[in-house]
Amino acid sequence: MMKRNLRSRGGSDSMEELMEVYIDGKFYQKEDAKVSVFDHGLLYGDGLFEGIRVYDNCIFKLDAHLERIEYSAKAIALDLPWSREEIAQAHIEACRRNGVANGYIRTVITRGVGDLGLSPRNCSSPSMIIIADSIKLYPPEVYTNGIKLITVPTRRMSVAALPPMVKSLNYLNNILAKIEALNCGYDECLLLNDQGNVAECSGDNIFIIHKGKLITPAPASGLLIGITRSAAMECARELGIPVIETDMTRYDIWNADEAFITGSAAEVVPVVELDGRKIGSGKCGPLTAQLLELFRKKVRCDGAMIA
Ligand code: PXG
Repeated sequence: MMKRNLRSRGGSDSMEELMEVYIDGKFYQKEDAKVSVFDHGLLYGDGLFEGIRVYDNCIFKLDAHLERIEYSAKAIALDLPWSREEIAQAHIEACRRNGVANGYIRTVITRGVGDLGLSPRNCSSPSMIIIADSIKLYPPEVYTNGIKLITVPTRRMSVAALPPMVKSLNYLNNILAKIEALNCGYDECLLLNDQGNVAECSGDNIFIIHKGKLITPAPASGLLIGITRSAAMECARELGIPVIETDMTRYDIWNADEAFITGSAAEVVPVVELDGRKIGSGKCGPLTAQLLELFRKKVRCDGAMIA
């Protein structure tokens, strides 16, 4: 992040972070970037969000993220008052103004300001917030040693309740799972769906490799269709690895040759243990390593350029 020496009120020099946050067509200094307490995004979690990576001045898969916003908006009956191009330009401008050549963009779209009733009909118009910031990455050894997962009691919510394909501002389901994981000493966890099949992790998608095939739960299992998930499947096809989307159980993961999770922040992280069972060799598997390598080649040239 850009920093500037600012003189504090006390007279001594202090380093303060300079950041300009986009809200509804204008940029505000971080401390002035505020929304109404009557925004239904805050009152009810009525809205959407995205988490997008920037690599070497390239907003990775921006178009896919914007398509997911459109699908999520359609699903929650929120009419977007901006074109895809307008939203794209706002993202590019947010990165430029903040000097983010490598980092993370958080996009938030809310139903907008309304009254204290549930009805979105009383909301004036949707709001869009774009924050371009730096990102804290996993330490490099995670990509060779892998991470351990635990299955948590909280189930991924049903597709019939609120489809997990919608990246909505209602993330309590995921947060409850995360709390359970952290309480057990794990950073990430596996969530099953209401049928007891594997859905995904609290903030990542899950994959296994078994007998040379890449297998991942199908969207109907109840999961966010991750942009990194799609990119990993694309990489697998390019490497000639067959890709299968199907029902998956914990048994399948325990007996997999390799496993990994995907997410915008995580990229492709090997999973070496689930519920105390070692997966494969207990280290990053060979196909996972190949997929990660190809993925990292792609990220720098598959998206919208900032400069
Ligand atoms: N599943 C869920 C439930 C997610 O929230 C992913 C999968 C991966 O999707 P992408 O498109 O990033 O490949 C996500 C996205 C966090 C955090 O702090 C994670 C996400 C979103 C916001 C915060 O871990 N993950």
